[in-house]
Amino acid sequence: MSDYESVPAEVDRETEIPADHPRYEDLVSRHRIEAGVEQGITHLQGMHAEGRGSAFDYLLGEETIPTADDAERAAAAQLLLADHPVLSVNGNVAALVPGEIVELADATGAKIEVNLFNRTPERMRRIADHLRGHGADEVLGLEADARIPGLDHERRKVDADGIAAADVVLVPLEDGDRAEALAELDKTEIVVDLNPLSRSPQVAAIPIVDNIIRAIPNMTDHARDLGGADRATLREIVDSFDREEALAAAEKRIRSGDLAGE
Ligand code: PTJ
Repeated sequence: MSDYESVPAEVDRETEIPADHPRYEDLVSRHRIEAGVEQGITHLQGMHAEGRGSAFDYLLGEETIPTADDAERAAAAQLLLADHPVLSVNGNVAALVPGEIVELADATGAKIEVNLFNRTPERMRRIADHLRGHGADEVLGLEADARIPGLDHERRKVDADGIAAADVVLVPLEDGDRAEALAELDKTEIVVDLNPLSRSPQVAAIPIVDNIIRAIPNMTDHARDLGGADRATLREIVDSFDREEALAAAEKRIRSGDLAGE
């Protein structure tokens, strides 16, 4: 029996997962999503989303491929260039990377807004409290005093001084409806999604095909590196990013199973 078969089937605390386990990141993600469901932060459907993401990540080699790193750098530059950047948070994002989202907001001057597909006042409140517990000063989304036209589900409810007014929005881990509606409003969208064929990365100006657990801290590192850069340099980074190439490279990696390179 290998050591790893001794990982307990039920993990009460993340620290019980051995850091040298070959599937460590995946086990941590599963645990965070389970804990999120138990805390009333993550919807039960978030488990299905996590399972789908985990399968794509396995085929990607569970690493940030070079074109995803390029996308993360371009995304950081785009957030720094924005007049009114907003990071949208759903139940999976809140469970997986709450502190990391707060750090990215700090590094880029972005606002944080909770926006849910399965919206209830209770979940909204719990997620906002969870983010505040991880250091967020301000969490938008609870007011919901504006609407995204062309959407008939709960994701249409946004804050007038948040997503409604944003010029750049980070939209991680969702289906494509809202991503399409935001693109219609001429907002620049940055999408994090492990499935390159999903509608959201397909409509995004900057699609990031990477696990959010790796993507958000890497975006923050890039934002800090680029903190002193002038606008022309930031613009050049955004303009030289090739979204088609990034999507094609991720799809090729997933389909070929060639973990050695693109
Ligand atoms: O919290 P709510 O109520 O707003 O609901 C959120 C979920 C995630 C349940 C809802 O948005 C949903 O059903 O999304 P989908 O349609 O399952 O899409 C989620 C996408 O995120 C899929 O394409 C997954 O491959 C991808 N994904 C899942 N986990 C990760 C991921 N991408 C990056 N990193 C992950 N860890």
